[in-house]
Formats: sequence, structure tokens, C-alpha cells
Amino acid sequence: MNIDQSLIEKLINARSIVFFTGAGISAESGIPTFRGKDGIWNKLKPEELANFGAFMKNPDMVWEWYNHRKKIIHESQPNQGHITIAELQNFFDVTVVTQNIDNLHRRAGSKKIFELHGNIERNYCAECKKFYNEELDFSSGVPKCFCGGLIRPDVVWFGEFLPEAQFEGGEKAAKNSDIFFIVGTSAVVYPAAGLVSTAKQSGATLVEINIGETEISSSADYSFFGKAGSVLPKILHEYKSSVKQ
Ligand code: BV8
Ligand code: ZN
Repeated sequence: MNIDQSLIEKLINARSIVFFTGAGISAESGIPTFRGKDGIWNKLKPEELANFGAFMKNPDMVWEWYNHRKKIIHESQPNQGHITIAELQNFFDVTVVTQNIDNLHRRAGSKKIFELHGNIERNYCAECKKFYNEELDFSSGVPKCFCGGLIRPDVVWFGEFLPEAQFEGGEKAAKNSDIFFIVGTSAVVYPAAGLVSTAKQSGATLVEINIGETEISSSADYSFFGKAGSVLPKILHEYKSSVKQ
């Protein structure tokens, strides 16, 4: 796969770049995506698990599912996709705007991260919003807060508003970006997917990296159809060798 020289030119003149990421960037770390062939949503319906009503109706089942995902995440490592994005901080003002709750961008060394859909490593009381980020004890069922409220994972469920500061931060970054990379997302969940058109309307160059076509392929200026863990290092390599010349 060759990287268009015109994109490398744009990178050489760029100041701030944004990486808008989805489950696809963590696939090579062994974390199942949602809609891929072995995607989570093939087996379980999001409305059955990733929403507040389901949690209040059956908190044990919902926690069983999040603890299962947390175990997979703890047994996984950031891959070359996450690592390359972190390394690009040495050359650009890089902002990560992610839909992933897996904390892998942070573990890879990325500093400026907006988590639109929360983070599985944090928890809070569904009643009084008190945070509980230590390891939770499930020996007597779903853990409760001092106030008696149920403790839930700090993730955004369907029908819930996104954390304002995170979404506004992502929106601002999209508006100020010279190059807006869209990596490993099917871009169907809103309002997150709306950031693609926000960046486009602000004049950013859109670069899609995905193993297949998506909803936004038609509006991308560049589309690289390959694995993020191999395409991103190639782009960094091409950039480095161009700035050296
Ligand atoms: C809300 C956290 C206000 C929990 C998640 C407008 C139009 C239509 C619907 C709506 C709308 N506005 C709101 C809605 C409703 C809903 C929505 O968008 N529904 C969709 C399904 C149509 N949105 C909401 O409910 C949002 N809240 O709007 O609140 C409100 C309030 C009251 C009433 C109404 C509105 C909240 C949405 C957040 C839900 N939480 N996650 C958890 O993780 O458990 S969403 C979750 O699913 C992820 O965070 C992510 O956002 C999404 C999955 O998408 P992707 O990450 O892209 O993953 P996917 O598997 O789909 O795709 C992977 C891609 O990677 C593929 O393209 C594949 O080809 C590619 N790939 C695979 N391997 C690789 C690769 N690419 C590169 N390299 C590889 N190796
Ligand atoms: Zn409480």
C-alpha cells in the first residue's frame, strides 16, 4: 500500500491533527469490535445491555458483561496503531477523540484524549454520582454505594447524553484540525459520528483508515483500506523519511 505523497505534503504543513477512533483500532489487540463478523452486537443486542433500563432491570447481567470485557481489556496490550498515534505527538499537536472505553490510547502514551463514551476503568454511583475507581468487590453481588445506590461503569449507554466536557473537547479539536484521521469506526453512532462532518465543514483534510468501506468513505479525501496497525506506521515512516530529505 503506498501513501500518497500529497498526503505527506499536507502532513509536513500540518500543525494540529486529530485521530477519531472506534473499535477497529483495538481489534488487533484482541478486543472484539461491535459490528465486525465476530462483533459483540452479533451475539447480544445493544439495547439489551448498553442502556440504563437494562442495568436497573438486571444489574448482575450487565455487570457480568462489563467484567467480561474488562478481563479481555486487561489481558490486552496497545498495538502499533495506538503506539504510532502516541509517537506522532513528537511531531504534531495530536488529539485523540475516541469512542472506545478500553483505555488503550492512554496506555500507549497518548496525552490529549477525549473519551466520548466513557472509560471501563472508572465507576460511579447511579444515585449520587460518587466515583469508585478502585477494584470493585462482587462477592456479595453488584456493589452498592454508601447511599445505597447501585455502582455502574462510567460508560455512556444508548439514550444517555455524552459527557459534555469530552464532547465539547472533541468538537473543538475537530474544528481546529488540519488533518482529521478516522480510524477503525463504522461511524454509525451519534452524536460521535457527527464530528466527521464538523471537521469537514471546518476545512480539515479527512483521512479514513479502515479494513473496509464505511458510511463516511464517500466524504473522505483519502481512504486507506487496510489494518490500522500497519497503515499508521507506514504513514509515520513516509513522513519521517520525507522530513529528513
Ligand atoms: C444520545 C459505550 C441523546 C458503551 C457506546 C441520530 C441518528 C440516529 C440515532 C441517533 C441519533 N442520535 C442519537 C441516536 C441514538 C443512538 C445512536 O446513535 N444509535 C445508532 C445505533 C443508530 N445514540 C445514542 O443513544 C447516544 N446518546 O444520543 O443521547 C439522547 C438522549 C435521550 C434520547 C435521545 C437521544 C449514545 C451513544 C453511545 C452508546 N455507547 N459505547 C459500551 O461500549 O458498552 S457506542 C459503542 O458502539 C462504541 O462506543 C462505538 O461508538 C459504537 C461501535 O462503533 P465502532 O466503534 O465504530 O465499532 P464497529 O464494530 O461498529 O466498527 C468497527 C469498524 O472498524 C468497522 O468499520 C471495521 O471495518 C473496522 N475495523 C475492524 N478491524 C480493523 C478495522 N479498521 C482498521 N483496522 C482494523 N484492524
Ligand atoms: Zn451513592
